[in-house]
Amino acid sequence: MNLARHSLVLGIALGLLAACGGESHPTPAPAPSTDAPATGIATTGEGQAADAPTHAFTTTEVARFDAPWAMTFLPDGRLLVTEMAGTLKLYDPATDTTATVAGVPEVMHVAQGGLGDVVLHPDFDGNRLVYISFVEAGDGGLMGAAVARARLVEDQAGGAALEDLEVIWRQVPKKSGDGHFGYRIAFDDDGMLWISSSERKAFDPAQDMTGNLGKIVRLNEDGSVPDGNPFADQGGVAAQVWSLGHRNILGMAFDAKGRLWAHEMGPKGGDELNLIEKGENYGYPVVSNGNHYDDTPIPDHDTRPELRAPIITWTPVISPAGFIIYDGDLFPRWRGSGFIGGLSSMSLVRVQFQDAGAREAERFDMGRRIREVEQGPDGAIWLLEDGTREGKGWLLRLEPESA
Ligand SMILES: [Ca+2]
Ligand SMILES: [Ca+2]
Repeated sequence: MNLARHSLVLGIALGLLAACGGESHPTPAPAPSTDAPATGIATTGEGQAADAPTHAFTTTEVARFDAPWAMTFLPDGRLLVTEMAGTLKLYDPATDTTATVAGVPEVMHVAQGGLGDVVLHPDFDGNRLVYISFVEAGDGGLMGAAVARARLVEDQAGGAALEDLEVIWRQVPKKSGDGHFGYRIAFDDDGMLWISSSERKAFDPAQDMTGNLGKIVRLNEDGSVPDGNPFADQGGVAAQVWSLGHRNILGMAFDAKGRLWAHEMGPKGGDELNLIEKGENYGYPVVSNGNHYDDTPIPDHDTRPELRAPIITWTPVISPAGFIIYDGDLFPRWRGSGFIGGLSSMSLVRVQFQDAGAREAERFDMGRRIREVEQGPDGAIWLLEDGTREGKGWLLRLEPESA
């Protein structure tokens, strides 16, 4: 590999028990011998088929960023990386060089937000369009998530800038709190734009159709409302909404069948993986398998069967952030698996899907808060470590142990 200057092989994790909970460990698990059979893979359902052997991998520290939040690969293998305080970086792993992208709008940097997600338009090769999400200040200290798109322009001297930036979506209403923006962005195979709009730590907005908080919205690429949304008859921002009753969604991914999966941070307990379906209500804050932080009970999902229950529920929580469904070649036995980063669990969680079901298949102890997950062009898995303090904020590359 071409990262020799930064190649610090940290260890190998293999087959940690799914049941190990959210415990953190200061160092990765010891390396098993490479030909050892996969062991210790827990199942969470009954009658599951035995797992295929899993992969051993190495973790390499590639580069550091300042409170990185999200990343996306350009077709040429370079990476756009967002930093929460409002900087967009363009990093080239081949040369270990970083440029700062000019033209990012001023963001409001608060506890859980600032500059957020970055994704490419599906036809980026043709139009160079990049989508970013960020926290936008309003009047009187209010704030809310916004999504903008712009063209990524580069010059001969290695400079890069966002040009023709336009804000195409906003959270309604703006709120005073500094948490639960969500603001994950994803495109589906039909070119529709999906945004997770979290409930701003305000609970009831997730059930209020006069706002778009606590919802997943579906838009055209220019932010306009497409035909076919389930609440179009209600007009206003309700016309944007695809599903409601969500808390804090920091990861969405489409599977090979085109189905949308989203994980969601529960309150005290009750993190969720949901299969997102048109017009469905996922229950928050009416029901949750967790409870409020002050221990006020929230009825569990099984008390209200008309509200959509999660496919997976985690207590203790994993604090999910970042989400891919892997389809690369480097880890062939992981094709079709979901990979979810864990903040408080300091882990990478592998999820296997079956028909309409899913279950946690493995949990890799990374010993760090994992904020973001991406698949590289060659099939390696890349992670961003949360954090600003000395020694944190690493871009990490995972590849098979034998590579
Ligand atoms: Ca990403
Ligand atoms: Ca509960």
